[in-house]
Amino acid sequence: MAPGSGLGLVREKLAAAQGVVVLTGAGISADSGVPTFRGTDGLWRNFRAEDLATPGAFAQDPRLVWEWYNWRRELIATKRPNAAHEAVAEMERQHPQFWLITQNVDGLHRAAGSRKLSEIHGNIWMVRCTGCRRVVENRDVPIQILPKCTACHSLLRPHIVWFGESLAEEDLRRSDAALRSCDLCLIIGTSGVVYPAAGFASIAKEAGAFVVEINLDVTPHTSLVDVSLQGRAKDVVPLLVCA
Ligand code: BV8
Ligand code: ZN
Repeated sequence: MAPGSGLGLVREKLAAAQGVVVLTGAGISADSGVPTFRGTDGLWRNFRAEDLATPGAFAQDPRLVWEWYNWRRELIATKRPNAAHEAVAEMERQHPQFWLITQNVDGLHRAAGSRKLSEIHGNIWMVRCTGCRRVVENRDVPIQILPKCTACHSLLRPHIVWFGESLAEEDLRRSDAALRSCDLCLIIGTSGVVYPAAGFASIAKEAGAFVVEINLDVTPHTSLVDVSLQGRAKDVVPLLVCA
């Protein structure tokens, strides 16, 4: 559906919505200069995220995995939220029943003011001890390789959900509850290939929500949603929010 026809309908739906859920992926941060995973800009030294963001890769070569995360920390440290992140934070202020589910680990939603959110794949600025499991914030750029826990001297790892690892129970519970009780669900900038997040739109749809996709391309979500707005998140998302 061309943006013009669907835009007015989505604006009305958002203005009238009781419960709003927003699900975001790397596409919302692309306009801040953060590379997406499956676009041409997502590769590092010809590795793919699926190769490095796994417990096996970290067990085999923690130095290589930390070098990859240092590359991303250095890159993300210079990036700022864009108009789409800010519009999502404004939606939270306008809707008492609001929840943001983000797959992004870049922290840009928090930087834009979002507070009612689940960072379901973790946060690149948090590290977790492989020994005592304590989680601390670490914004060193670069982080000293191989970082050790100050309490028990075990190796620290990124506090990020890798492929083959389960999401936090609380994030799954909170996301499921929000998806089942919303009447509007916006899916912004995700390719819809990584589970369980790729199944979240169906949960909202089956619960009766009006589901909208904002993306540059067609994705597996497109055939499922009520309205598909094709365009850059930074251009389209701010148009949905009444000032
Ligand atoms: C799990 C952290 C249980 C790394 C990431 C079925 C059920 C459950 C699991 C599975 C399943 N089938 C397969 C699995 C396994 C796996 C999976 O889904 N694999 C895929 C590849 C098939 N899932 C898991 O392992 C999950 N764990 O379910 O636990 C379990 C346990 C054991 C065994 C089985 C199950 C954990 C998944 C989390 C992995 N961690 N990130 C890191 O970031 O360092 S995933 C990674 O991909 C990122 O988090 C990223 O957010 C995520 C999804 O990618 P997108 O955000 O969508 O980004 P992408 O580049 O793909 O797309 C960008 C989109 O934006 C595009 O559509 C583009 O068109 C659009 N775009 C670009 N620019 C713009 C734009 N749109 C608008 N404006 C723009 N300017
Ligand atoms: Zn420790």
